[in-house]
Amino acid sequence: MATTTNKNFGLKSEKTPYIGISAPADLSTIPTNRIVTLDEFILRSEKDFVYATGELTGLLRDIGVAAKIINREVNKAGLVNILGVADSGENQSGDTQQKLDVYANERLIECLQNSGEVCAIASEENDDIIHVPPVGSKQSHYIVMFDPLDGSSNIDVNMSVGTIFAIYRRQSDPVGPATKEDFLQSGTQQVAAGYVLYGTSTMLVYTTGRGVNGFTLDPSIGEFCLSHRNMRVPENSQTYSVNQGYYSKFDLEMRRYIDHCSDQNYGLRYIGSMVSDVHRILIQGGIFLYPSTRKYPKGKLRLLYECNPLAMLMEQAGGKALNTHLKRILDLAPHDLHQRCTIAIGSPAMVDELKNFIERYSALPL
Ligand code: AHM
Ligand code: MG
Repeated sequence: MATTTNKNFGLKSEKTPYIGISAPADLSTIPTNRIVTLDEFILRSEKDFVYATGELTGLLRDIGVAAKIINREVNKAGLVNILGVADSGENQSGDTQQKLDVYANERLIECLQNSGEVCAIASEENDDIIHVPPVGSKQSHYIVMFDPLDGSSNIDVNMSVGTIFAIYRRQSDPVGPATKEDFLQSGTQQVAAGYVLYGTSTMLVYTTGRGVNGFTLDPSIGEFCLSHRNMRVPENSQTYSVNQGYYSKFDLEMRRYIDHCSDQNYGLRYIGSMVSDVHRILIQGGIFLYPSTRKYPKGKLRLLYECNPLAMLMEQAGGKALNTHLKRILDLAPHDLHQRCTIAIGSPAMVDELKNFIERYSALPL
């Protein structure tokens, strides 16, 4: 079969939609009890890319290094005087910044700057894009966006937090500086996306558009090891995840859906850290919702740093991700670096079930 370029994610594919493609073929020959480190996996996967110059490989490895450094600090957060609000006060979106947010932000920027694989960065914690000076004569073709420490209000109570990242190829001329337009690409243009979950164990889960794989950090050897091959979200489930405390602030269709979940005795699980909630759903199934509220009429979560990368991962694992106007998250056209959006993400049958409620009860044009 002819090899073509997958328009969505810049991959070599065989006219197959990207969903459902398993882990790179040569991994299937490796016994499941043999340790495969993140570095080995990334290198083995490199040949799947049209743009296989080693840049993306290097970039993913940089993120892996930053994740280990952040993990070290998150793990000892209770032991050192690093908790609390940073001197810098609030971030661009008006949220209180925690010290570890700042630490994670700085380490990620540092690690990505060192190797010169990336020409510019955007972070949830920075107002504007950060240009990365070229390293030597290297021309870098990638930009990275991240939320360095999502769910940081959980740190003080020793609950799970996460780092979310998205990688795109720049659209502007590689000779000049990256532009804002490089960052305002729709989620379908992501070439890789993932998260690090600092939980009971630390996991890095990512996709390059050929399925989703998860790596667990083995602290004794300091390596992320392949632990979850070709992750697939269960088709259906009976668990929903939403901050139900805002029930009276939700639109009618959302209240009707939540009533339905309750009538059907669905289980409610909500950690308040999107990475953790979405990770649970990836493994056990369910739906995560952050709809509009009176405080956040457009939703609270950020399209570029949170919703797009997690939507790519969820779709790659066989799930769905829509906003509450029933538009596919990955198709939304970004207009602002820090724009927020509503989201419903998870098992496909549950997202479809919600869709029916929205179609039936929404007063707004969809
Ligand atoms: P943050 O990026 O400022 O940490 O906010 C995002 C977090 C998500 O991880 C989580 O799902 C959500 O905010 C929780 O919000 P709420 O407390 O309103 O339920
Ligand atoms: Mg966040």
